[in-house]
Amino acid sequence: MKPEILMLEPMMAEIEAALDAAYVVHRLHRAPDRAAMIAAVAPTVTAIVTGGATGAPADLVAALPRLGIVAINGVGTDAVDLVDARARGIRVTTTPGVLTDDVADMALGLTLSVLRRLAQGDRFVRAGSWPQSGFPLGRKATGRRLGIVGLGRIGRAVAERARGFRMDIAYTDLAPVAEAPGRFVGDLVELARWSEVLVVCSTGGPGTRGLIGRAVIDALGPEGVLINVARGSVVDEPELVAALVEGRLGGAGLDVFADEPRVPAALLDLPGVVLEPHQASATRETRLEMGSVVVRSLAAFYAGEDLPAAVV
Ligand code: 8YV
Repeated sequence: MKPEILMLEPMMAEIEAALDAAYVVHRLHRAPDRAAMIAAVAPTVTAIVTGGATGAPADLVAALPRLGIVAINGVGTDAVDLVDARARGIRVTTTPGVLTDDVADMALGLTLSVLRRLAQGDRFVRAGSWPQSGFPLGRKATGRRLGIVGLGRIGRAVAERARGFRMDIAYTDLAPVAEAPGRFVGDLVELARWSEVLVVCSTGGPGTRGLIGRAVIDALGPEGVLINVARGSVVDEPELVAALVEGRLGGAGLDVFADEPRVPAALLDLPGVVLEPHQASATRETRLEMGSVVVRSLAAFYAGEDLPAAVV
């Protein structure tokens, strides 16, 4: 008898095929009646497969009495209640390492796109505006002062790339990090005041909620650029929108939002803002590797072996 698993968002076809071969896969994202599917599978489902931002809602976890593992196809654990999982004896796994490069690439891509007006230039050419008018000057990217919020794997990979652009690097974290690629600044407002570009690479969840608020945004100032490849929750989004609309912040490159897939309407018309649909890890190569980690985690779980990337 194949174990039964509940999938909460689509994965690559190759990964879904591997899961279908080993398990009975129930796809909640395709269910016309979500509550009816949960009720129907509750007695038999032993695993959830989900994304970092989607996580596992508390009511869903509570509704599955035989749940033994939540396998996250991502690195963020902020949308899973880890304390509750531990209390219920539910294992939680992620896919560390394999998406680091892509997310760091996206952070630099957004930085270049905002400073050099890449997305704006593309819209200008497509709109047929080039023959009629000049295009506003951008800002130089090479040599800028770059602040990193959260020097984990992704923060370090951002620093590594920024060095290629001869940027001056400083970072903040809970404490100084050994062999850091830049100067530690304990106070986030001070880091923002120094930074010309501030890149958010921290974890999400209650510990970082609203960390980038009015004080940080004002310290970054009308020439400053905020890049977020972490979680929308880390930024006070209404404050960010107000600062951008009022010109108190120079620009922003955002891959993540507070209420995805909804994006504040006020951002849509701002030329200095680049918006992405939470796609920093979304390359074929990386999603295949992430999915393979998920497949291996589930196989290890059902074989009673050590889990390769367990957080609980
Ligand atoms: C993915 C993420 O977009 O790693 C994470 O936590 O949010 C992203 O890499 C997501 O996990 C896939 O749904």
